[in-house]
Amino acid sequence: MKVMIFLGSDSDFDVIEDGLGVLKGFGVPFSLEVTSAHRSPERTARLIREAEAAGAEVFIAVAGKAAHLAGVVAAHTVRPVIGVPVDSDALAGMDALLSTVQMPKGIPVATVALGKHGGTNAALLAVQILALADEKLNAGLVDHRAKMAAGVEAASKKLRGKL
Ligand code: RP5
Repeated sequence: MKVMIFLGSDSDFDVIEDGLGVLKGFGVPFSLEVTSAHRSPERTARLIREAEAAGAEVFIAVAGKAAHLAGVVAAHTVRPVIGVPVDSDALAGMDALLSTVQMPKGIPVATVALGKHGGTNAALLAVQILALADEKLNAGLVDHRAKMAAGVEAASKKLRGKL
C-alpha cells in the first residue's frame, strides 16, 4: 500500500471516487478508511501509525466544514499530506477550504481544489510524488499529459467543425 486515504465521513466518498479511479489507472495500491479528527481522534492516530507501518508514502485527507483532518494527519506523520476540502452545502465549502489551506507554519498540508476536482488532483499529486522514485509511474504521467493535450485538440477540432 502506497497511498492512505482518510475520509472525515462516509458522506465524503463521492469527492474521492474519481481519484480512486486515477490511482487504479496508474496501478498505485491504496487503502481507504473513514475516520474523524474530532469524533474518533484515537482511531485516527492509530490508523496513521498502522498506515506508516504498512508502507504508506503519501496521505490524502478528505474532510468538510471545520476540516482539521488533514492538519491532524500531518501532525502525526512526516510523510506528505494532501488535503481535499469538501464542497458541502454550508458556505459552499469555503469553510473547509480555509481550514485545510491555512495551516500555520511548521506542519504543511498540500491543499488541492474543492470537491471532486480536488479529489482527482489529490490522486494525481500523490502519483507525482511517488513518481519521483518510480520511472514507470513517471512515464505514465507523461503519457497522461499527452492524452489530455490530444483531448483538447480533438475538442477544438470538433467545435470548429460545427462553425
Ligand atoms: C466532516 O463533517 C466530514 O468530513 C464531512 O464532510 C462533514 C459532515 O459529516 P457527516 O454529517 O456526513 O458525518 O467531519
